[in-house]
Amino acid sequence: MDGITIALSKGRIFEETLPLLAAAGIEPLENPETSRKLIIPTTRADVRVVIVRATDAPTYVQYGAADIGVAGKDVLLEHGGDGLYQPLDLKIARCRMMVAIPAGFDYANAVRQGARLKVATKYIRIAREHFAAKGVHVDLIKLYGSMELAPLAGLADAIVDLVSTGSTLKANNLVAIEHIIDISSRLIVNQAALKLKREKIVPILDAIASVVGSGAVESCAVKS
Ligand code: PRT
Ligand code: MG
Repeated sequence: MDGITIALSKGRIFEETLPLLAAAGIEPLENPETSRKLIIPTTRADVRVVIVRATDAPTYVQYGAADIGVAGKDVLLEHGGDGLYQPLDLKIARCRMMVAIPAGFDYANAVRQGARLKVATKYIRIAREHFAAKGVHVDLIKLYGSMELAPLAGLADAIVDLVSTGSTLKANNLVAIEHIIDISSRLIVNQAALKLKREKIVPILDAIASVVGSGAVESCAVKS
């Protein structure tokens, strides 16, 4: 396909990416929250949006099924980033990756005593690296749904999860005790598409960069 395909997930990423795409003259013609269509045309005949699960965005772009996409740094760290250029931090969908425990659990003491902690998370790779760097022994338990339930139900001692307002932790009597990394969403670009469709992709990257506020520096850096 000659045109440009952009992979976006519904919800916060779609909403926060809209103004950035508008700067490049791209406006989706349907709202994915109400439409069941997974391929959405835009105000530009040569640009379409495909609606994907947030964790699938890097995969679509990696294999060239989408030329451009938007994905959280959490998702990119877990994916590994193979085949992807990551030219821009869009500074949207911001949150923090944290370790959280039930209020009252003596985490510091458990760690000091060298206890093997059970940690439930969707983010196995990030969690493994975090605890390895600290020299803390953990058994990681992979979850796909709400991690907040795991310590409450006795599945794990702690969780590694994203925290934004903190209200989900609070509502479940959990407290964040370690900050692992700040998270925001990145623009991702298929490396081959960037070469083959440069004249279409670079102006889109530059237009987005100009509204993100970081200038077009990084997207120019891949021009050579
Ligand atoms: O929701 P779904 O299961 O379909 O997929 P997803 O959760 O991967 O997608 P989505 O759209 O919810 O998240 C997309 C991206 O948004 C993530 O990859 C993050 O980079 C980013 N983001 C920003 C967040 C949050 N903030 C966030 N608060 N992703 C998830 N959360 C969750 C968090 O996991 C926790 O359950 O919200 C809850 C905490 O929120 P607070 O405000 O109560 O602290
Ligand atoms: Mg979600």
